[in-house]
Amino acid sequence: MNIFALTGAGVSAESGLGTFRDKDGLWTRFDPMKLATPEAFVHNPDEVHAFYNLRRQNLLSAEPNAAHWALARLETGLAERGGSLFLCTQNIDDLHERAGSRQVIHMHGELLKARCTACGGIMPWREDLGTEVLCPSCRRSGGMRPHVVWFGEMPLEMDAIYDALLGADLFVSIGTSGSVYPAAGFVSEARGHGIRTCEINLEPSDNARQFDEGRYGPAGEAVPAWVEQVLTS
Ligand code: BV8
Repeated sequence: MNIFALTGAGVSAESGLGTFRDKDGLWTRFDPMKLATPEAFVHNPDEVHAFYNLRRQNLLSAEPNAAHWALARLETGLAERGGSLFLCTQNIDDLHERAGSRQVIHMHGELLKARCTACGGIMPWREDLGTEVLCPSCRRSGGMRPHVVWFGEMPLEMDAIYDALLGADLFVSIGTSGSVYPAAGFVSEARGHGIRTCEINLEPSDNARQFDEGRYGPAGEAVPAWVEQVLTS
C-alpha cells in the first residue's frame, strides 16, 4: 500500500513546540503578517530573526514524540511489505528525521537551515541568525534568512508532492488545522482522484467533512494506534 501522510504542528505539539492556531498558539501571540512574510523580513529583519532564533533554540531542546517514532516505523513497515510512505510535513522542525524517518519533504522549509538571498546558498544552521551574519559561501552580510517558506512564497517540492499524492492509495492528514494552502487543498485533490482519505487530529479540523475517516485524540496516542492497525492488517 502507498500512503501519503501530511503532518502539521499538531504532530509536534506533545514535543513542546507550539502550534499556530490553538488557544495559546504562535499566531495568537505573534502576527504572522509581521513575522512570516517576505515583506516583514524587508521591513523588520531584526524582529523576524528574533522570532526564528527563539523557535530554533526551542527546537534544539525538544525531542520527538511517539507520533514521530510511529511514522518512522510505518515507513519501514510499508517498505518491508513492498509499499511506501511519502511523508510531507508542513513543519519546519527536524523531529521526523530525529525519530528515524528517512524520506521527509519539508514543503514549508526547515528551521535548522539558512539561505543566503545574495548567492542562494542553503546550509545547515543551528546558531542565531542576524543581519550582521556573513554568508559562509559568498561572505556577504545582510542576506542570510531562515530557509523557511513564508506566506506568499512558493512551497517547496510541489511537483514531487502532487506526483506522490495522486499515486497514493491513502491520504492521511495528521495534526493540521487545514487552514493553510496549498496543503489544505490536498484532501480535495485526493478525493477528486478517488483516493481514500483519513484525518488524525486532536479534534475535527475545519476540513473534517472532506475525510472518509476521522481518528481523534492526541497524536502521541492516535498515531501509534493507527500505525499498529495498518501494519497488522
Ligand atoms: C502560496 C512556515 C502560492 C513559517 C508557514 C489558496 C491557494 C493558494 C494559496 C492561498 C490560497 N488562499 C490563501 C493563500 C495564501 C496562503 C494561505 O494559505 N493563507 C491562509 C492563512 C489562508 N498560502 C501561502 O502563502 C503559501 N504559498 O500559496 O504560494 C502558491 C499557491 C499554490 C501553489 C504554489 C504556490 C505558503 C504558506 C506557508 C506559510 N508558512 N509556515 C513558520 O513556520 O513560521 S504556515 C504555518 O501554518 C505552518 O507552517 C503550517 O504549515 C501552517 C498550518 O498550520 P498547522 O500545521 O495546521 O498548525 P495549526 O496550529 O493551524 O493547527 C494545529 C492542529 O493540530 C489543530 O487542528 C489542532 O487541533 C491539532 N493539534 C493540537 N495539538 C495536537 C493536535 N493534534 C494531535 N495531537 C495534538 N497533541
